[in-house]
Amino acid sequence: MRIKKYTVDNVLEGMQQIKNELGPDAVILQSRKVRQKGLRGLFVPPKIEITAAVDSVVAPAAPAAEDRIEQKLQEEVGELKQLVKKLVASQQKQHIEGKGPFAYWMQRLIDNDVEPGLAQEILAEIHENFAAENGLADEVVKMIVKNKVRDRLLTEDLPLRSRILAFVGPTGVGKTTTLAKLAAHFSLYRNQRTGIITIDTYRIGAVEQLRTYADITGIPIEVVMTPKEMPEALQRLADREVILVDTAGRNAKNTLHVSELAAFLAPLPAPEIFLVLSASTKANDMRLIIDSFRKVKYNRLIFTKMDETATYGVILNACRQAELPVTYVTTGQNVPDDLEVADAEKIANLILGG
Ligand SMILES: Nc1nc2c(ncn2[C@@H]2O[C@H](COP(=O)(O)OP(=O)(O)OP(=O)(O)O)[C@@H](O)[C@H]2O)c(=O)[nH]1
Ligand SMILES: [Mg+2]
Repeated sequence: MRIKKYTVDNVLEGMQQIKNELGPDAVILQSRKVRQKGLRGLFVPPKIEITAAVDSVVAPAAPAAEDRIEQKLQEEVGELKQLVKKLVASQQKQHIEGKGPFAYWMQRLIDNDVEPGLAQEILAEIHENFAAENGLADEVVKMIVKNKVRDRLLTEDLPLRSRILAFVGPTGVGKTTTLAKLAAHFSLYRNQRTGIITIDTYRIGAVEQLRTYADITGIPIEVVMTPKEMPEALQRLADREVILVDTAGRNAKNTLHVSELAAFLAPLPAPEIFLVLSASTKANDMRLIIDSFRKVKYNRLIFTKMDETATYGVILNACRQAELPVTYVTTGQNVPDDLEVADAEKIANLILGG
């Protein structure tokens, strides 16, 4: 019997080498993931070490039998893939357990939808600062990780001088509801003269939805149909200390719609433009939304529906990608109560799971 070890980048490459050198009858004895030693091992993908054996090396198959062998090989690759998946999962588990006190929290970040690259970056930074520390208490370890997350969350209150606030984002994320919550906050709690402009004449019932809120609070509302009408509407609300601008939800994949929206907002003087995102949006979709709305020149983020998800990592990913602060989060459908000023410490705790 001949036994040989192969260290390769992926399983397919390994199978090809084994087939070429040991022939189609080779069997896999063991397969495991191996990392380079030292800190560098954290940054480069692990290699796969495959141990294969064969009774005796056979000559390459005759062309007539190639199809059958190909099929058999594919089946074996399929089985091997499954086997490797299981092995990798168990190796990862051992890896985490053997990798020191921070590894558990890193996995927790990833399980909470923090992008693996970002979690790695946090881990590397912690390793740099705390590699020499041994026997840290669990609570201390958690605090170190939490502080790293918190520092990346970039929460920031709205400046007091802000007068014009516009809300943009995908459909149904809670733009109008959040606007209504803030309108009540400014007019009832801060006693500021508040006005509303809506440019959402796109969806049937949108104006009525807003008018209902406005009527309850006695706030004047202007409906703007084209970008040209915007300056007049602003003029009519000239005595207002705060003006909230509602917009129609836009599909992030439709660049034309996003450009139209940008044209409506262009005449606004010194606006704060909030990109409203639902905390329950999938990580990949969130990335697309953040990119495609850039044309609108939003400068702040709001996360809604915090009550509808159990994982909050997308908030950290979004702050990193947009490089912008989160100003508010919303926690339910109740107007005006379910609104909070974003608190980095609180969000970091949610991301780490309590
Ligand atoms: N659970 C929960 N629901 C919310 C929250 N904010 C808004 N909603 C609900 O989400 C739904 C959509 O809210 P809207 O405010 O109409 O959303 P929108 O972004 O204005 O929607 P379009 O204008 O159609 O794009 C409503 O049922 C709201 O009550 C929140 O923080 N939590
Ligand atoms: Mg709306």
